[in-house]
Amino acid sequence: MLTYYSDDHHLHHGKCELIDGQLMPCFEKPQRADHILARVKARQLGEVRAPKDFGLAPIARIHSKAYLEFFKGAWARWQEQGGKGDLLPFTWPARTLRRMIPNDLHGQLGYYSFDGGAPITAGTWQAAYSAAQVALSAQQEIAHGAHSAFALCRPPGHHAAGDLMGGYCYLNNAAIAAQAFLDQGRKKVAILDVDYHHGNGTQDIFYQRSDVLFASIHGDPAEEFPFFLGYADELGEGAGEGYNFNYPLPMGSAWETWSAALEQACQRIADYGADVVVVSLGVDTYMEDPISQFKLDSPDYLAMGRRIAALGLPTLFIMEGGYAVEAIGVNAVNVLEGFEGA
Ligand code: OKP
Ligand code: ZN
Repeated sequence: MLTYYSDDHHLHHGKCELIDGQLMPCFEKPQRADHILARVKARQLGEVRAPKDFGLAPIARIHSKAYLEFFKGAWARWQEQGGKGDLLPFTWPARTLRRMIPNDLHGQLGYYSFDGGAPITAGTWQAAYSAAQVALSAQQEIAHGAHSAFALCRPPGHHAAGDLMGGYCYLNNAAIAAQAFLDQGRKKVAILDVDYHHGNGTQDIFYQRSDVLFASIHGDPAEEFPFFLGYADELGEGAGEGYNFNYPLPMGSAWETWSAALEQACQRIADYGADVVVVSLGVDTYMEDPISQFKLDSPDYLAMGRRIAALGLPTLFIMEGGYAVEAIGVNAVNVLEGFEGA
């Protein structure tokens, strides 16, 4: 399987995040992608290619113009103000407040984000833009007839909605790729999100549509980030009703429980009659992940890949989360090797 990868991800390196009342070094760090790339090469998964540049148009199919302009220009505005550290939001238009777009940079940052987990640094726009191009390049590979491809995206994307960043995510790589398939003539795309966290951004983007089925297996949002979306009763709305499936699982879930949910999700995708599958591939379900509470072990990722392969559909893997850096390469590439029947 071909891997698409850009070194530009190194341009995004946030300093800290607030976790359990303490400022901690960001878990979402460049070494994550470096380890995955090293494992892709060590296992000779296939050629590693640099992305082509498809420009802003396919990104703008998912994200609003205002959001993209804000994100692209935010760091320069912060520098003009003499800003020192990472650009981080601290006020949001929560329930009793108005959904204004204020003039101030931090006011706008609050408007265009849902948490304080997505710092903007000098290179964040370029890194996120390149990650989207990585996803689009791998998507093109499948459009041209490949059965599978791996987009080694960083930063991840599944928490980002049409005009919201958060949860380490800025541009929704999986959604951008799914939309590209549709724009090129495919009729039904299934997105299978196996990251430990619910893909709230992806769900939101496609919630009222039937041309993208979204299925996500994740830590129960009653107990886990992102808390405010990802419950089992969210089944889609309007034309999208019946095309959204959430499988929230209890903290501590291991392969037996997890794989039963995967079975159900795959059944939905098969019943849907998808033309193509986009996998939001997070491996933060790993037992030693520092911020997650599932108990999958490294060999389980081989089985995960095999089950996804059994759908018999062209499959685009898009990297999302995974924070046990030492094991992230093995776990992510195990899914791909399992898929290929290794
Ligand atoms: C991104 B992806 C409290 C911790 C919040 C955010 C987790 C984002 C995960 N500040 N953690 O889905 O792996
Ligand atoms: Zn995650």
